[in-house]
Amino acid sequence: MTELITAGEPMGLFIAQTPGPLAQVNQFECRLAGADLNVAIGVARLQHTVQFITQIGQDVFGQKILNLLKREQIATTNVYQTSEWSTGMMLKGMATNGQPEVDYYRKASAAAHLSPQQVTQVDFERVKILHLGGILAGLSEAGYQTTLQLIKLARQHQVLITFDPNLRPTIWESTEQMIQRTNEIARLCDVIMPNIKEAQTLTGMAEVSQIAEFYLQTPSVQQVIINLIDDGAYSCQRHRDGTVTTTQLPTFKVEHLVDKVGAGDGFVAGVLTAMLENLSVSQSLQRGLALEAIQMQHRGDNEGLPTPTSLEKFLQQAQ
Ligand code: KDG
Repeated sequence: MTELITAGEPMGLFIAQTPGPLAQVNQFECRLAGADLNVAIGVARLQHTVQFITQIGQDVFGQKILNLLKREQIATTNVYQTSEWSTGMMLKGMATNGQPEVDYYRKASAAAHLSPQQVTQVDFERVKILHLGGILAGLSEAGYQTTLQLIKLARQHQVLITFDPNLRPTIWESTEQMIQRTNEIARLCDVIMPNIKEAQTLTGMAEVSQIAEFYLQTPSVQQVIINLIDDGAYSCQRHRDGTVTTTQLPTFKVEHLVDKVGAGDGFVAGVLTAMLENLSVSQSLQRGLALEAIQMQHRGDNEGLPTPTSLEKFLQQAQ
C-alpha cells in the first residue's frame, strides 16, 4: 500500500569539487538530484511508502536513478524509460554562501515528455497524499497537462493534495506563464507550501498573512505553509468550522552550512511525513525545519536526508 505518490524530474548532478565559476571548473563529483526526487527520498527514509512518477532516458543517468529508487525502496511502477529523449542533468558549483551556481541541461528531457496518457492508470486506491511540485508543470505543456491529470485522478479518490511551487523561472516560457499556471495549480490543491520568496513572487504580497489570505480565499485550499528560509516556517490553516489557526516556528541552528540546495525539499519531506503520522501542525513544522537543517549540512541534494534514528539524534541534540 502506497501512502504517498509524487511526480517530477530526477536528474544527473555534477557537483563542482573546486570553487569558482562553473565554466572554469574541471573536477566534478557525480550525484543525482531533482526537487521531487529529493522529497520522495526524504519521505521514504523516514519509513513511509512512496511511489515516484517520472520518465527517464535509456541512458546512464536513467539507470542510476532506477538503482537509487530501488535502493531507497521507492516504488517505480510508473517510472517510464524512453530511448527518444535523455534524462535531464545539471551542474552545481561549490557554494561559498550556501547558494551555489547551477546550470541545467533539461530542455526537452525525458521527464518533459511525461504525458497525461501515461498517468491515467496510476492507482490512487488508499493513497493518503499526492504531492506535486511546480517543476513538472514548468518543463513543458505535457508536464503541465500531466500535473492537472494527476490532480484530477487524486480528487476522484479523495486523496489529500499538497503542492510546492518550486519556482524555476528558466524552465518556463515566461514569468507570466509561470505565475499564472502555478497559481492555477495551487488553487486546485489542499495544502500549498511555497518558500517566502516564491510566495511573494506568486501573489505580489509581502506579508505571510496576506499571502495566506490570497490562497485561502479559494474554498478547496485548507492550509498554506510558508518556508521563511532563514526565519523558520509559518502555517495558516482553515478548519472545517471556518476558524483559522496560525503557527510559526524558528529555524534550527545549523553548525556547518554547506549547501542550501535541496534543503527546502527536506522541509517538505519532513512536513509530509508528519502529516502521514497525524502529528500537530507545530510538530510538522518542527520536523520540516529539522530535515532542512540536516540536509543543508551536506553537499549533495538528498544525501543528508535522515533516517528516524538520525532525526531523533538531531532533535535531542538541538534541545
Ligand atoms: O530543490 C533542489 C533542486 O533544485 C535540485 O535538486 C535540482 O534544480 C533542481 C530541480 O529543478 O529539481
